[in-house]
Amino acid sequence: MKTISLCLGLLIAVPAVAQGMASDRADLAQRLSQADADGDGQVTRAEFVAYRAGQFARFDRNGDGFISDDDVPRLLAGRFAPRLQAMRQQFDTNHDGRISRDEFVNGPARGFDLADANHDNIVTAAEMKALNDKSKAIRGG
Ligand SMILES: [Ca+2]
Ligand SMILES: [Ca+2]
Ligand SMILES: [Ca+2]
Repeated sequence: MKTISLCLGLLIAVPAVAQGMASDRADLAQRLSQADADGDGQVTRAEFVAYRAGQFARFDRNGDGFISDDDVPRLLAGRFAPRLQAMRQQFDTNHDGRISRDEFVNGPARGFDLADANHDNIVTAAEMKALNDKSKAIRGG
């Protein structure tokens, strides 16, 4: 019985997840191209890590070296709490409720890994394009 209800749950959840993934992927290709610091049209893992370090500084608004609830303006807490929670699940490896610079910069690079189809630690222009095309296909556009 458990398996059946799980399957049903998955079936219902899939369209929403697919749509979410499509926009995630489009964002991802865009974000990855931003990480191309030397402008050669491809993003190496080193470029990606450097880009992340820059992102960390943006998230860590109070500059205490951690991304935590304290960095979210109270007015926006409702909007950003789920996002922060998702980030914690991904990056807070020592589970102290905040994300340190190391945890963030060296954390799972799911986006990069997804884009780097041949796993050579370089996301080429072709790999980025493939990612974009895939997201369009999912959208049906
Ligand atoms: Ca580059
Ligand atoms: Ca932590
Ligand atoms: Ca590659």
